[in-house]
Amino acid sequence: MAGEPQADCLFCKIVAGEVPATVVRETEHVVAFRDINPQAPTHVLVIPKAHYPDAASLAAAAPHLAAEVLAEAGHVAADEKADGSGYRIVFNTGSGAGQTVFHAHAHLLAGRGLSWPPG
Ligand code: DGP
Repeated sequence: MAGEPQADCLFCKIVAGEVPATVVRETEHVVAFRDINPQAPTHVLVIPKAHYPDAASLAAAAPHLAAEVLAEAGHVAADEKADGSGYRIVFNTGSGAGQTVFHAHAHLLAGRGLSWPPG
C-alpha cells in the first residue's frame, strides 16, 4: 500500500533505525541524512519517512509531503550556509536517470561550483 514501509527498502531501514545514518534534520514526516558517497562538500538526502518509490509518485499521492521534503531541503541548505552561494536539489527518477534507491529522495548538493547540464 502506498506510503507503507517496505521490508527490502534501504531508506525504510534508515527511517526505522535499522541502518545507521548521519541525520542532520528530522521532523515528524521527513528525515535528512548525509549521503554515503558524497558528490559535493554538502550532499544530504532528504526523504519522506513514508515509502513512495520516486518523487512523482510521492507528489501524486501526498503533495503536502512532497512540499515538506522540498522545504526541508531548503532548511538543510540554510543550516549548511549554502543558501547564499547556491545549491542544487535533484530528484533522480528512474534507473535511466541514475536512481538506484527506489524510495523518493531529494539530493541537496552544495559547497562547490555546480555546472550545467549535469552528466
Ligand atoms: P539515487 O542514485 O538518486 O537513487 O541516490 C541514492 C543515493 O543513496 C546515492 O547517492 C548513495 C546513497 N546511499 C546508498 N546507500 C546508502 C546508505 O546506506 N547510507 C547513506 N547515507 N546513503 C546511501
